[in-house]
Amino acid sequence: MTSRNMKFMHAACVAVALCGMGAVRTEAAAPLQPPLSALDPDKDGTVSLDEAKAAADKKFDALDTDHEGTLTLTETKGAFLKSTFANADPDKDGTIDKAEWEAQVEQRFRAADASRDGKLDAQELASPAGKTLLRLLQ
Ligand SMILES: [Ca+2]
Ligand SMILES: [Ca+2]
Ligand SMILES: [Ca+2]
Repeated sequence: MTSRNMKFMHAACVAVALCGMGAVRTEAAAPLQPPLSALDPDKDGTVSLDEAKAAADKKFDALDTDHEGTLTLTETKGAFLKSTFANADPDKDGTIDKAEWEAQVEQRFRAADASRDGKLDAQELASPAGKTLLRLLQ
């Protein structure tokens, strides 16, 4: 083998190695960009159900301006429509309490988790179901 061929082989090996590394890198979730990164305190590039619930808890408290522990349809500020509100209020008292709110987060989270791995990546969060969930988190 001539030294020129050796050089070529070496270049090819480097290219393959780099491609290999690239493939590994795309397997890990890319870091979430702001404002989504605020939903990912452990910075693993995905939002777990626990992270979603923590964000939803904060949002609930922010929306509950009269601190009664319940939200009326008006207080949810667009997180629910009149049509979805009834569904989220199984005890039919006309308000959503924290347990009902969390049940909705869980339901919307599962609907958005297309890969069924218990985590939402940027792509899943950008889906229509993901956006529906984000209304309860942001
Ligand atoms: Ca995370
Ligand atoms: Ca209720
Ligand atoms: Ca997922």
